[in-house]
Amino acid sequence: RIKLAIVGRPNVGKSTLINTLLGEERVIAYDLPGTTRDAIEIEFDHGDRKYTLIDTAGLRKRGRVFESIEKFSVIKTLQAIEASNVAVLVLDAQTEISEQDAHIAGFIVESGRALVVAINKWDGLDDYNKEWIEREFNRKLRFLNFAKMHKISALKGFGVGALLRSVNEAHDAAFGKLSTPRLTRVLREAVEQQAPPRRGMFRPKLRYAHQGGQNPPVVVVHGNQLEAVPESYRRYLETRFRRAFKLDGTPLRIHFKSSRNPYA
Ligand SMILES: Nc1nc2c(ncn2[C@@H]2O[C@H](COP(=O)(O)OP(=O)(O)OP(=O)(O)O)[C@@H](O)[C@H]2O)c(=O)[nH]1
Ligand SMILES: [Mg+2]
Repeated sequence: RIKLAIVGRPNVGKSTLINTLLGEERVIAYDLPGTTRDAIEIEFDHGDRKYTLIDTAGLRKRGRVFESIEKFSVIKTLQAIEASNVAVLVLDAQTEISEQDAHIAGFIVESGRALVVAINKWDGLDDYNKEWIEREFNRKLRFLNFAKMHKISALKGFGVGALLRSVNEAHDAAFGKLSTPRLTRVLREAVEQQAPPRRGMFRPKLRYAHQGGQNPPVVVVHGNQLEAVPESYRRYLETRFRRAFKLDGTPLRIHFKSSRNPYA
């Protein structure tokens, strides 16, 4: 089963999206922020896939800290994200991207869960507002660029099928098997095109790579002097691995593991 957490601010349409996926009114959706109180799990089959949907209470934030009444739902949302394989971050196209949206997005990225973004309530937007919300998204949530973004209307049902396909894709990317020979080949090609910068007498030597985990995928790179690999080079490798293994929709972690002997 794919564990799919539906998360976002209050009133963005999380429960409506779940009802639309199920094709029936199973959870309460209502135009009152805070309608869903507790996280609810619902089993759902579609095509040859099985899902457990997790509906969560919307997270709100006032001032600098989450208010204590909200603490419970914050913890529930964090738990739902932790317990999931894939998270759908629901945003409201009819309001600006807020700090809370960015906050929840940050939780998801930290957790390493696969992610699909749904910009909901796309119905009834004029062209000006469509462009505006896209700019908002690109400006404020650029760090989600590993994730697919869908413009949907949970209420009218459009975009929901494509969203689900991206969920499957993100799930498969998060659980992909990355073989040591292929990882190592991609690593060597990357180094050939652009070697890591020298530090002092040594240039870090990247020898081979193997997979160290799933959901998120972890690539462990072995070599020497790897402490000296700069962040920019790590990002370069990330791009290369992403492209080679089609890792759309999932964070990717790269760990460096140096062997003791620098002359080995
Ligand atoms: N126009 C429009 N309205 C929508 C859409 N999706 C949801 N809504 C409306 O937005 C309101 C809130 O929807 P809910 O599904 O209850 O939102 P929620 O995210 O579950 O809210 P909480 O449980 O309070 O966190 C309802 O009045 C919905 O009818 C949409 O695609 N378009
Ligand atoms: Mg709800």
